[in-house]
Amino acid sequence: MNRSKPMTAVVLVLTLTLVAMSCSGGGSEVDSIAKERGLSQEDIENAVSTYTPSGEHDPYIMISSGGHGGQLFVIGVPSMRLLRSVGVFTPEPWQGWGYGGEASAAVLDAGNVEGKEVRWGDTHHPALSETKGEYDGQMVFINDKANARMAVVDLRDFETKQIVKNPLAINDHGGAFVTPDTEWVLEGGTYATPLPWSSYAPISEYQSQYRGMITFWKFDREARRIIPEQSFAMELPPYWQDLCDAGKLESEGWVFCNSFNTEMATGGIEQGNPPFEAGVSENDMDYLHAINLKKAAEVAQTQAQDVNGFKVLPLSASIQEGLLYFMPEPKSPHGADVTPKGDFIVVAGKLDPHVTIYSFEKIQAAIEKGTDEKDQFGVPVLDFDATKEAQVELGLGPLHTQFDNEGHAYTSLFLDSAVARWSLGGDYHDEGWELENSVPVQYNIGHISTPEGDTVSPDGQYVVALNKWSIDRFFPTGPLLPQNFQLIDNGVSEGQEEDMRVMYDMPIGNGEPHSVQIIKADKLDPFEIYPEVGWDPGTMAVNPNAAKAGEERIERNGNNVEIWSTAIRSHFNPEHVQVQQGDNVTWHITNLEQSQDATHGFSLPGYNIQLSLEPGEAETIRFVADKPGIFTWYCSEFCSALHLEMMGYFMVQPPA
Ligand code: CUK
Ligand code: CUA
Repeated sequence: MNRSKPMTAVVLVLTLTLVAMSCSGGGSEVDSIAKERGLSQEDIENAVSTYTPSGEHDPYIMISSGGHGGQLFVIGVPSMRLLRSVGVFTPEPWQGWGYGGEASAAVLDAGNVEGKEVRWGDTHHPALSETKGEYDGQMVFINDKANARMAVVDLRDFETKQIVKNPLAINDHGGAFVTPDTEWVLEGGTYATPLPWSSYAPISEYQSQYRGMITFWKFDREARRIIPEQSFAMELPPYWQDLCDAGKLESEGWVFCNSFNTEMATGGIEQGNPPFEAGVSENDMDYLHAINLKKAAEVAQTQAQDVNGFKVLPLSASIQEGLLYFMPEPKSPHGADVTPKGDFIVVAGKLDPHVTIYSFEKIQAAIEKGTDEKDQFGVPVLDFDATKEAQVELGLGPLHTQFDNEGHAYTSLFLDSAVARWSLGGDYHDEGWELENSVPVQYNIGHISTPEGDTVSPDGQYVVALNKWSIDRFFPTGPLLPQNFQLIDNGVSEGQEEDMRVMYDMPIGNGEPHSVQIIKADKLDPFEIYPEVGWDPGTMAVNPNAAKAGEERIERNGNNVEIWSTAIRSHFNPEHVQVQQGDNVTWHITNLEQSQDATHGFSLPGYNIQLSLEPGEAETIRFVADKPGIFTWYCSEFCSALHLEMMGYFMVQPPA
């Protein structure tokens, strides 16, 4: 779909006509503003293409990783307005995420690593849930590269509902990616360790004891949760598996992952060994992994072994059953991206100026034919030339590829700081595999995204470049600078191919997003307020024990004090809560509001408690009133003219 493009052009022509008309009438205001601000004709064009008047909503919503800020961001496209952040692995006080509420505490605690509280994450790849290979707007999954965890976010309220810790791995990178109907959420590992990582083995035994892995988390659509008991992993050689993608349409049921460090370098610069950066880049070829997931899921039923309480298919079983094949791929590749029809896999080699395109059909033919070549672990290696469809030279440092609706691919070029547009061969584009155009970006681009650009039916018009360095683009906020998201016009409209152009820079001043996905806004159907008063976002149902209007009360039972409170503009009820030092306090608070945006906060200073109670929401906090004194709680969200008055006294009396 590329409907708004001609619209934009019409708006532009109209504006320019108006500019011209008013010019002739003695100088236009637009013209003089542009002149005063030193704006070029192209600047005006870009402004008109992205400006979104107050009250107008963006046609696309971009779900962005938050990098090592451990959050997600929700951003409108093309306005590039930040709409909100979503607390995921990291506590976030505005949302009351991880500051006393039981629901968020349970989610965050489930992400503890062998009993250790880990309260940050390095989010890399958000994956929107899909139905038949199309984003369906229900869920988004995101991985934590640092601690090998997967989070599940519900797009009805944009809140995190589940975090699962991978019991095998301490880090991941090949996730989150989903299969076309979201039966599986992929989490590939990266740096090899013993499996599980918590079982120690000396690094001198790397080749015999260390292993890679890919985990397939089973997603239950009804429950909207990952089911760890129905999930499984595959043991892989200790190459560093990097990015993955799920096959679709033609290749549905298969999964493709890059790897690097097939050298199995183990570093140790201090002992005179080559540093990792050199050691892992010695070979000319690494291995693209092709995994028959459909069959692996069946084989796992009978042949998986228990490793740290998790089902793992041993490498020998995967080889025996024909679940895993390798193909050589140029030097230290990065992205592996499946084309919209599922017929090709595009692999970008960080240290090779080409993208290499593999044909799924040729891979299948090569598997059929069989091969005598094996890697040192016995995994069959298919012939490079037999599986390769094409190579296209794009420029230096190709990383990630996305697609549009007119048979083009867009690849980020890290070293060149550019985006390349190229045509896909096969039956996508008459030109065949060919570089068409590239545009400089500022600077050092990582991921790239196009609207619905990794689904079976990508849209067009826009490309978003996720640049790692912003250097001179913005006011320098000390030595730590924001990342730079750049919105690009892809230059393609109904068969017309023009140059791409950068239209807008958006600084990201919180974390380092790696990847984004862009969904049509009308596919999302979020709650305006929670469906019923007393709603628990943790269970997405009414909490039967939630405080109700007219039933506010405080009950004491020995040294257990239970409070049922409500909040409505502009008061809490009750306003006095008196306890004895050492009492166990259980406090239920319900926001009774039924109007949109009427959120109340509940902040209890000194006890590290801060809740965000959205309309209808009910929360429960539990703590020991171990500190005596007078604590003034208040509503931390400016909700009404008498918001400052919305407070109460929590009085903790010390023993006489
Ligand atoms: S990675 Cu960061 S630029 Cu984690 Cu997908 Cu490629
Ligand atoms: Cu309620 Cu401020």
